[in-house]
Amino acid sequence: MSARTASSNGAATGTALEPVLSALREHQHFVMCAHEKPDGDVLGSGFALGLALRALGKTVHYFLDDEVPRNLRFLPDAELTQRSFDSVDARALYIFLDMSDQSRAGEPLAWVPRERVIDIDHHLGNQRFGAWNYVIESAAATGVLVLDLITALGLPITSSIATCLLTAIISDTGCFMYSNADPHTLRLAAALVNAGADKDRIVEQLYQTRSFSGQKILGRVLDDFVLTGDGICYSSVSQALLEEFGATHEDLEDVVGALRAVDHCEVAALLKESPDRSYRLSLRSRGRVNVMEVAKSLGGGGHFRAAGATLEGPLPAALERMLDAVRAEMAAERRSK
Ligand SMILES: [Mn+2]
Repeated sequence: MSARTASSNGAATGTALEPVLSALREHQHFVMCAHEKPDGDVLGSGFALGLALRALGKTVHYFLDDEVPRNLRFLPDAELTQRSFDSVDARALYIFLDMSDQSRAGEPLAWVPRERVIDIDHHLGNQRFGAWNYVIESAAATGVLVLDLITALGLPITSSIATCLLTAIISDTGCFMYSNADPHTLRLAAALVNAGADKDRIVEQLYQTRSFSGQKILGRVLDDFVLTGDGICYSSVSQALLEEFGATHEDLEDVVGALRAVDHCEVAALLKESPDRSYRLSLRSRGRVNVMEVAKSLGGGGHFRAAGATLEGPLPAALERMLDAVRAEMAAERRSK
């Protein structure tokens, strides 16, 4: 695909892009860094950029203090992730992808000093925590920014790279269902399919395959959910339920989406109990309530329509905090209209 069809918003590139390109050209060793609970955008972006840099003769490591989620193991290079810094050169630059601040990468990457950090991201409120920052908040996915970089480096978009980047875009647009799947993003996706991205495999893995236990738990969640009069649709998953089916939080991917789909739901909330008895809260919005603000008020973060936070148990207290926070944001938005 040509640089013209592949490149992102021309207006947004320019100054921010050039220093990052120079850093990528001038350094030899790179470590790709993902946020905790890695998703298709952070991993697809990392593998795509890693593949491109390796094609330039650079040394690339993929640091991941997690397993690659089952549904993303088909990605090229997914088998190369490592949990240690073994054999990483002391001069390496660390590329933090898809996170608003360095703490999202977790404890194992907290030591990396700013002068060795490249920050590539699209989250609102990104802290520009790198010595180099390529941040475009209007981009639908970090993968779009990685596509900019690879194209600007003059490298070909191979079918492997295209599959990684299309995974990033499909993942962050909810398979093109969210409003960020705008004409520009759809054109980029088309160009990636044209370059050989395996769209059918990506969709099959991300949206049409669920674990047995995940599907069983979805049934329970749908049986138990509550829809309040003011449009909050919520449910919870206990450790006991996870244990009953031998499931983990990974099996609950997009269960909250099934709550959001309920008619009259404005905000969907799923509370997932962790082994330490705290609760991981996932929030989804129909598009009128900004759940990023809700999550921030609870110490978390995310996007307008999809966000999350961690709440202390027990469950009734966590539910009350969640409901209070959602209602406070609904009230604030009513006042500002
Ligand atoms: Mn993202």
